[in-house]
Amino acid sequence: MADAPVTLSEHVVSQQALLPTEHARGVAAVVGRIGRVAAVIAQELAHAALRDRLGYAGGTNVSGDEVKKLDVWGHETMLAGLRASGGVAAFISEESKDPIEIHEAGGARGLVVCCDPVDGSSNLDVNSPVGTIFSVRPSRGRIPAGPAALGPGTEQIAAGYVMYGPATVLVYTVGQGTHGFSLDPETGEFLLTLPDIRIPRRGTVYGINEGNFYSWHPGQRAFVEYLRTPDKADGRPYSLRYSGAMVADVHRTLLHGGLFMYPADFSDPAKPKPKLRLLYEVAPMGFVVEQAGGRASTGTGRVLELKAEEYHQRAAVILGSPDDVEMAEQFYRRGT
Ligand code: FBP
Repeated sequence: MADAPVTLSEHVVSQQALLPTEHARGVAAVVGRIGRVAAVIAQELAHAALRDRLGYAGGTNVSGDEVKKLDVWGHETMLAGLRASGGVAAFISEESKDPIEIHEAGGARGLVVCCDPVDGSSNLDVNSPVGTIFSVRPSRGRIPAGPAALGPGTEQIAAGYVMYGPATVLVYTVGQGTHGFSLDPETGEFLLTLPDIRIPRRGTVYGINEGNFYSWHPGQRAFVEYLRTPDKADGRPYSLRYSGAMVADVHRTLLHGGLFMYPADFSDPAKPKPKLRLLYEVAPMGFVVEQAGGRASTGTGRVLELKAEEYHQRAAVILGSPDDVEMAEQFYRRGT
């Protein structure tokens, strides 16, 4: 008789032995809770048009993005879930200017969760994939706990994402490989379907918003020209795939290889302007991809070594298959 599929909660518990003792139970509670909140978000997304939940809430968030109704609802639902987990000392969200301190869970074991509750929200009204991205860091007993998140990505002890697509999948790491689960809509359980994901060394697809081509670093432009240039023997040209939601583009890249890139706007080389946020988009995805054997770069350095100075700091990112990212870095070094 086939073994019963492993649930997310069972898998997180099995990973506990691999975590620093003082955080093992907290991380298990938090990841398990994020799975339960994600099942609720998946339900809500499926009914959003029927419940008048699409469209704008009015106002903008700290990043200047117009806020969708589901951005606000997703933020509040995630916050309520993390409060109930009992292990979170502070919550840093795309939808909140400052960290939300959760005093009842302070102390040395408290965790700080950084989160993009609804990633790719520009896709919501056109029924295209969206996601949730999360990162977990130790608070080290700091009070307030929020500032404990302002460190390099190497300080993350867990990270992952949920993709709400034809099926809902959750992918996470605690630093021992990257594992994927599919939501069983009947039971609301996430079941292990992608154990120990290994990204191919090289791919055939790249994802980037080519509309920004003329604002890129010259090395970035030259690299995309190289990917587009036919060379049968070298497996080029690569195909372009871009969903408008980082989660969907990273998930494809993790499974099939290749690249997802969101470089900085280099119109003023003295002041490069990245778009994606370091703490709750770039660093967690960097951890997930590295743990699957991939690479996550800024173009000139390892994303996980970037130290956050602000909660909504932005960072450039080129991630995916190690040989492809290495090639991109070579073009940045050459500058052409
Ligand atoms: P939010 O929707 O959470 O603000 O995320 C940013 C994002 O939508 C990413 O998911 C995506 O990769 C990128 O911005 C798309 O940006 P653009 O429309 O400039 O290509």
